[in-house]
Amino acid sequence: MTLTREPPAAAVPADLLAAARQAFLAAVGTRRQACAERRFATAGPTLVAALHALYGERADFRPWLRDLCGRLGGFAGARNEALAALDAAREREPDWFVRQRMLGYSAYVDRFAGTLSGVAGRIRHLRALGVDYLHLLPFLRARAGENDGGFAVASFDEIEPALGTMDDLTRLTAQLREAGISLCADLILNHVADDHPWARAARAGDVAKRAFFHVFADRRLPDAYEATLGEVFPQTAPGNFTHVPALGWVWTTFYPYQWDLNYAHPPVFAEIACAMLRLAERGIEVFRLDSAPFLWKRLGTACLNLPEVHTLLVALRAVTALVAPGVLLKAEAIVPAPQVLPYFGSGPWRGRECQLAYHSSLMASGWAALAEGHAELPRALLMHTPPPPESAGWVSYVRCHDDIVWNVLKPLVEEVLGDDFERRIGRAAAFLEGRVDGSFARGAAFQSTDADGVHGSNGMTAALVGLPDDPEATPSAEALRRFALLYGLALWTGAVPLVYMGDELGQGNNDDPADAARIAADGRWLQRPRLSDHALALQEAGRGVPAATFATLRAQVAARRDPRWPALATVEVCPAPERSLLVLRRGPGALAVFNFGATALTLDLRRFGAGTGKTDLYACGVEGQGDIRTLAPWAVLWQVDS
Ligand code: OTU
Repeated sequence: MTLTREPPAAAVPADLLAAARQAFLAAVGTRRQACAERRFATAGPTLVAALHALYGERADFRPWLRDLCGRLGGFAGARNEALAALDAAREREPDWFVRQRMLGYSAYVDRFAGTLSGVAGRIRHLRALGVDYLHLLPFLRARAGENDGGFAVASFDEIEPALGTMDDLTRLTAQLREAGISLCADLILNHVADDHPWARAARAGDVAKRAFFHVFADRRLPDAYEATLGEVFPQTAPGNFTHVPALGWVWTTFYPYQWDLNYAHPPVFAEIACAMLRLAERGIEVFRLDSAPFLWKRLGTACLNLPEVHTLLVALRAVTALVAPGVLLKAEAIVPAPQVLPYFGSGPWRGRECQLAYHSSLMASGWAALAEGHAELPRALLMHTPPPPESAGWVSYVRCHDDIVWNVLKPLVEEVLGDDFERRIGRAAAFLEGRVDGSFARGAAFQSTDADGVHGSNGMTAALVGLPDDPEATPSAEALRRFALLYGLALWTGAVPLVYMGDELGQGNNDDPADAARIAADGRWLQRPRLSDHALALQEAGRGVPAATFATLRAQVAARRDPRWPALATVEVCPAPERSLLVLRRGPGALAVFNFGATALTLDLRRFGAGTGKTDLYACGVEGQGDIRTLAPWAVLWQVDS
């Protein structure tokens, strides 16, 4: 299929739209008819246009579309009352999640709380930090055996047995809602496990299910595709195809047991959309669209970020707009920032795709800047990254369950700064991996194919900023400031900053002997420790590293929730008098200064139009009052108009 531009909605035949509308409204039922009509008037044409662009040439398109719209109408009519009320409120205020200054938190269920029911017992901890958005990493029933931390889904309708049941999930989302916390779940839509019923059926010779996957009889096409494909796990899962006996070569971008779905086949879209809506009915409020860039394939390309990926996601967003408009879609597109922006929607569909997207370039640039001792990378990145559309925003973060993916900085380093990517970023990675004299960091390289090659870096925030391993030790002021610097950048710039589980307690790298084999097989387990009860007790007792990091984060969260902090204003870069400084503005009133350098600086804040007339909203490592301030190494200062 060759699609280069999305056709405008006007190109959709009127009778097609009318048939879709009729099928949708007929299935909604009378009770919600008026609301459904209104929603179809805005989202219906987008849905039909997007699906027509993708699948319109297929002979069975019309009946397929009618059938899908009927199913969507069924969901809309059956939406539960509490969630329908939330939908209505959020429809009236589509930027609710930006206004609310959300604070996110991301954790594996078992590592955080044992089971889904156990998560309720952690609500007090989450609220103490100020969390109102909880991303629980995959908890659906995963493949038996190795399953990439749950990212190989065997059933979209069952919970991983060790974690609980669907009823536990429904109960948990209600408890979280009650506590003012929105639950985010992964929608792993690029692939399913090789033991998912669709994959089993395909292997057993079911032709209809075989069409759900990209299957090739011999190596001819796989070899042709490989010529332009990258590799996500070059060491542990080289190549993008796996030979499956009795089937052939199956497209497997990630591990060999994760089979990529074929979105050129319309039933795949319909099944995934309905699976998402069933989960939304359980009270999931945000879907993290895992590995979004990989959803469409075309020979001769890297099969990343193709226009059809966006058309698919526009259609998926139209599905939530029709059925569950309170739900947010979050793009997990770990690609350079210019390629992430289109996930918010572009052209006629600007603002009609995902409301949220991970700002992985900002995350990586913050770490590189810390290693380099100056702020050139985040400064250049932010200068060259336009703001997201209205009612959309960045998910900012410092660490997550994955490695720091360095490739996202390649175009910035090469094209914007005219520098050598491998050399420059290789050096920053080596610093963070503790392979450079004088480094304070204790990370580890991930999947780099040779000693000079740079791929990813692993490690918990605490280990990367040089906080002590012993939670009872008194952390140095320097390490704490480095922690404050990186979290400060995430909290100041993003719409929804995410705290990665354990960071709030300054937990170090995973050193659990029970996880040693897992870490050896996939180094990302280095940053997947269990939440430490000991650290939690220290935090509550006000002692050691956990108390210090928790208090640092709390102070930043409180500052960001100050009514004077301009949540809706866009972030701009100010010229900085020193290379080590990153100076940002949010609207006319708010200013932030971050010192990435290892030396102290004295500054006259008047040169940024700050100082007198402004109040400190948050300061860490800043001395003096009024206009002239001394910023310690890694100091952070946030000011607003007083
Ligand atoms: C995502 O990540 C998940 O976050 C990983 O935990 C999964 O292993 C993976 O998908 C497969 O489901 O490419 O654009 O480099 O950043 O695998 C998404 C490691 C991805 C991850 C990468 C990733």
